Amino acid sequence: MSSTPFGDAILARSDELARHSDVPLADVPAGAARPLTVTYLTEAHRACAADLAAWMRDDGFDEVGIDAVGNVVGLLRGTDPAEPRLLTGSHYDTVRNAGRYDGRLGIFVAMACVRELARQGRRLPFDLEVVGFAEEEGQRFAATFIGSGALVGGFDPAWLALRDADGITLDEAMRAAGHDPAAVAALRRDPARYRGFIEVHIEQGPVLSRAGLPLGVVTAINGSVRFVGEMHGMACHAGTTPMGQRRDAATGVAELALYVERRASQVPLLVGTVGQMHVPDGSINVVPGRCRFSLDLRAPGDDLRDALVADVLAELAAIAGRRGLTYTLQETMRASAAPSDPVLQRRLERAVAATGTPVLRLPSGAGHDAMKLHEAMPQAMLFMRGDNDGISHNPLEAINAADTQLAVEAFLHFLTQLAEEPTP
Ligand code: HGY
Ligand code: MN
Ligand code: MN
Repeated sequence: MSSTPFGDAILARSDELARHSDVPLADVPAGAARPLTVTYLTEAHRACAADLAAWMRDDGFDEVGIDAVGNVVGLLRGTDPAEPRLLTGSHYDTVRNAGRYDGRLGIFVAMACVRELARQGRRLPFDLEVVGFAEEEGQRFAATFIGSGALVGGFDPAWLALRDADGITLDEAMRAAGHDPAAVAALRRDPARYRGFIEVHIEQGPVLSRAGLPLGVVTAINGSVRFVGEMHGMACHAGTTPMGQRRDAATGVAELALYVERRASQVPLLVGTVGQMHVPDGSINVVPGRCRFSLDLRAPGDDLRDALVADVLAELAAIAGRRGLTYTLQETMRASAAPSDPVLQRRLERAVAATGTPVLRLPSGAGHDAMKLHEAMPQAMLFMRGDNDGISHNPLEAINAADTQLAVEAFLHFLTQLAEEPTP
């Protein structure tokens, strides 16, 4: 008899769900691992939604459905309809060539709690609403938090005209998946009906791993701003154009990337990343006339974040001026820093302590759906250690059954605490 039944079941479901990927099996070289990439409303994405809904039904939820943006929503009704609901969950979409626990762990932990409550024949006084958010990573369309944003009235109708790399609009993708964009506004939750949102997530960093701790409680989520842009210079002959007469778009972006690294390194907990740098239709013997790039700038507070953004944009203009380049830049995401609700945070700390685990508080460098729900209701997050020094957004992302068992036990403690001590 396993001592980690919750953990074992979640690892198994994570492997099951990782069967679905946008990467065609035919594209995977013999003997290589199939990259896990599940972007918004692709066939693989919709297969994930179907699996999650089926598992929710099997776990004992009273109501299960897939909403107008593709969120998978499960409801376990409470005994007292007057009690405000608890909302929990995380996202099931992934970055490209992802790990299989980012987002998904938070959905599975909540589902495991419902399964255990059903097994015990227990009902909470309040409704427990578990959401598998359909889109958080912003990979297919230049829009993030489509899933959790819909619940707080944050779905921007202008997103419907956004096109993916194949020219398909978000509107077309939604309709092809059987969703009606006109039905999205109705997904907005009334904050008065909720006591708050809790998200369980892998840390995606090394802090818990180096502290030798399985769980941590988040104090705040970093604020972030993202841009996509394109630098324009002049394509010309790589052999005949003297170095002093070039307007090289790629070296302009490279100079910007080094500035971002230098500037973000100046202040603790600031991070800045140029994650994408691409010369469209580039040739080995042509000086790049165009170079696409991205910017991801984050800080523990909005003031620090905005100062970083201002300096990077000023340097971008200076580099372009020095090098005779022009550029386009589009802001694709702006999320404020989200401090955890102190009451929910303390309850999570008590729940972690109840498992016999020392309580470690830490900020989140990664963005999460909780920062979107933060716009409408109190929120807090429970982090779980990642193996491999917490690496994430990488197939090396790993967790273990023992930590996962503790995460479920902590969440069950949290639910019991909430049931026995209604919010003051
Ligand atoms: O980028 C992030 O912080 C998150 O993984 N979406
Ligand atoms: Mn992620
Ligand atoms: Mn995530």
